[in-house]
Amino acid sequence: MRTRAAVALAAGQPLEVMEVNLEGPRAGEVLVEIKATGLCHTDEFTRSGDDPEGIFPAILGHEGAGVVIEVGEGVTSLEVGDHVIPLYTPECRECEYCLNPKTNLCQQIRSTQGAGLLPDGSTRFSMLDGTPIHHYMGCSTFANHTVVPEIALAKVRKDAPFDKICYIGCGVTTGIGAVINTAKVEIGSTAIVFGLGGIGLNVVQGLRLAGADQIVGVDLNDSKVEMAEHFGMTNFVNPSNVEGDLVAHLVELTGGGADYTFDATGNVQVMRTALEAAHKGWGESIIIGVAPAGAEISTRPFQLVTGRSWRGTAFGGASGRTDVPKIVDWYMDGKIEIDPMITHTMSLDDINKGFDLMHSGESIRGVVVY
Ligand code: NAD
Ligand code: DAO
Ligand code: ZN
Ligand code: ZN
Repeated sequence: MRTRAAVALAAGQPLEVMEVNLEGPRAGEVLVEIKATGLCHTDEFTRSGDDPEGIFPAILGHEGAGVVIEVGEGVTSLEVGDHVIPLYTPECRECEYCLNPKTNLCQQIRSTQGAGLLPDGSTRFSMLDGTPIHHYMGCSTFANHTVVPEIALAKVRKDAPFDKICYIGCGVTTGIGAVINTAKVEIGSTAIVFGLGGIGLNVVQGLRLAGADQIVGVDLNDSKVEMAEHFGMTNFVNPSNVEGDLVAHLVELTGGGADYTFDATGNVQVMRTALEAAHKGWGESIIIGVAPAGAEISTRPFQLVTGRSWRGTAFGGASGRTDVPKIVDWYMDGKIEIDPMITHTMSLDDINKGFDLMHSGESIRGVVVY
């Protein structure tokens, strides 16, 4: 078949919207009509060329929602008409990683997914001249139709709006999951969230859900305050307005350091501040942000000797086929909010404008509606 897609032809170039060829699903694969997709910073990281592992040409996008159009041989858990969210962290339920409750990093299709291919080592997308186009994070949601392995699709309820639940495919689950699955924040905790963007705001709402008493937000951009307060932030700190040492200021504000701190900036200096603003003896700092290629974190080892822990999380520690349908329920039941964070919607033709809005800091989430 043919479908429309925004193709990343080369690093650093705007996406080009065009017709592409898409082969039908092979064994264990599913053809999905994407109805909506969010634009995440990780897509931009790859598009811009900053991602050293970026492969071109490729169809980016990993925050989508859509409908099953066709299933390949042997697919048993999905049928035509099911509503689904593609998962860049699959859940096969049988690999060594899936069988270990300490991780969500299913490795079943890791090597081919990382190479921009489906599990049999080939692509389903090609240009009209036959040039193969790579998949991206196993999802490629910047295409109106895509082929995804069965183990990388979460089946969700049919009454949930695609243009909102697509965000659960990355940002919502990453932020809330970092609090609930990774940090396992207890009622009454104190927390600091560095970066109040599309991920950090979801950390803030996860902390409110978990019953944290104090939720300090840290951002260089004052315009994030109103939204962050709406989602549960109790104190705001703009580092530009702090005279003296930021760590000392945060330690004082939280009465000795926070029980939990989260980096949602991807800046390694911020990661250090987050670790050092965690409480002596028990504070845990969770890295969510993806740092530039080659960047390294550092601190004095004594920070860890004296009881602080440094950890990280991918996709909020969520096992997607199990957890994503539950998060969709939380949204539909009003336990979490998504709508205010989707600040801009656009057509596929305007996808590059969505990236401009991301750069200017105007949008929290831009969503393409097909
Ligand atoms: P965003 O640009 O929407 O938000 C980043 C926020 O950080 C902005 O509000 C910005 O003003 C603020 N900021 C930047 N530098 C700062 C500094 N020095 N001090 C304080 N605030 C600062 O980005 P996002 O979509 O929220 O993504 C955040 C990070 O999370 C990115 O690095 C992204 O790649 C990463 N990410 C990780 C996962 C995962 O599974 N671990 C998943 C998705 C995204
Ligand atoms: O299993 O080795 C692995 C890689 C898992 C990939 C998880 C990526 C999470 C961070 C990237 C940001 C997501 C948008
Ligand atoms: Zn993402
Ligand atoms: Zn697995």
